[in-house]
Amino acid sequence: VAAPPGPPGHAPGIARDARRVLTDNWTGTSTVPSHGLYPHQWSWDSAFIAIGLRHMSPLRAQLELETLLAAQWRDGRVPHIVFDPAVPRGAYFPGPDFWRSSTSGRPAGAPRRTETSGIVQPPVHALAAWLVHRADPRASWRRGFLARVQPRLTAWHRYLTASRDLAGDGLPAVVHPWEPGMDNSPCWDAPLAHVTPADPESFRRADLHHGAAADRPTDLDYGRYVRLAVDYRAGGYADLGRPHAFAVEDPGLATLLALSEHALAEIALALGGDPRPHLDEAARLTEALVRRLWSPAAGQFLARDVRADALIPERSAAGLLPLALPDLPEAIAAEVLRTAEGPHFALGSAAATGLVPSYDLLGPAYDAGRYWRGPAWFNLNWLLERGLRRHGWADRAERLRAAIVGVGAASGFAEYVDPATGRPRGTRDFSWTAALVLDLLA
Ligand code: 9YW
Repeated sequence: VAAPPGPPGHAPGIARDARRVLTDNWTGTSTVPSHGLYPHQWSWDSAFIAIGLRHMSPLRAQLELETLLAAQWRDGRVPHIVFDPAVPRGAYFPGPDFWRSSTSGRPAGAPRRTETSGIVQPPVHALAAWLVHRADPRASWRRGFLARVQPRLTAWHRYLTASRDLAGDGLPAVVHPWEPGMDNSPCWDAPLAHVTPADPESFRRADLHHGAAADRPTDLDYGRYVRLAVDYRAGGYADLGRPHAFAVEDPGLATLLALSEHALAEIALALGGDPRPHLDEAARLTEALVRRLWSPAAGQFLARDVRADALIPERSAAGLLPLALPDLPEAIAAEVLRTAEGPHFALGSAAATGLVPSYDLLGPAYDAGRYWRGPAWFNLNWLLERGLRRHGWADRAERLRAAIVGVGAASGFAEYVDPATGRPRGTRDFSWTAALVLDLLA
């Protein structure tokens, strides 16, 4: 394995710095994505964080996931934020006063004593649980970790496949642009266009105290996010049998569900159970992903607007993530690789950082600095690295691994970076960046 870029001896320094970020952001039971901007526990952040934490403290990695899963709703949903009651009100918007889970979420089985949001994020958790177990099986067996988390992970997946199959054709849908984890992706512009924004006087953003306005979603975006969330809350966070102003099938979320279903198969086997139902489910999801979201014309997967029943003609890096799936047909994997390395994403480009941007470099909405509208994110690139390795492209995977480590460390573990220059954007000392760099150094 080649050394990451930088002078000899650089890697131990990088690992030390990454560990320091994870130590500083640890609260005692979980890790905040970043103290200023995101002072609570986020769902998919915690999964990525656990994947890195397992190399420094398998116990903390287990606790990270257990804390999140303890806030699971009775209907199986794992909320996208678990609020820390010690954090002052107003530090983050929308906070517990907005979501009101313990009252408005009761019909769906929200916990009584823990406040959470009412929406979800991509299900990376079973994959994380399996990787955490494998990092130190003895530490895992000692605490009965797998047996503890397995029923909750299974219920979580069942929530997505049953309650969220809004089109009834085999894939889960998201009902809010925060759910796929890529808030202001240009993919959501068209489906959001008919959502009436909430009155700007009815809420106050907290994110602009910590991030430059040019790096963040706009006020108009936030008005629409608030409107959708208020309507969802008013319906008691019910999914089926009611209209959703926003309903989209996202290839990133579907990929992570299928990947995590493979992890549930491993977990079942380790616990002496039957892996087959999970393998069947993973195969079914992969088939539905290809059937509903593959675009031969684009050479990648696209999101589908469920209300319009049409693919959304915008290229997000989420549409490359199915490469991580072991049973993706090889011809499709080869096509996705070609698109990733082509002018839209410039994977491995010697003229740039080598990281893929979150959105099409040639797309009309491309913006190298604004959140999910162009910047390179480390979780997406980490997933692609796995995909490249999975399909036998070891040299490419190695180059991407070195780029993630080098750019991640040089950026001060930034939340996201300009994909051409590596210039850091958003917040620094961001937990999943540090965690995934640490994972790739292990
Ligand atoms: C928000 C915490 C989260 C991430 C999301 C990212 C952003 C905004 O921050 O969400 O206020 O929830 O888009 O993917 O999980 O890091």
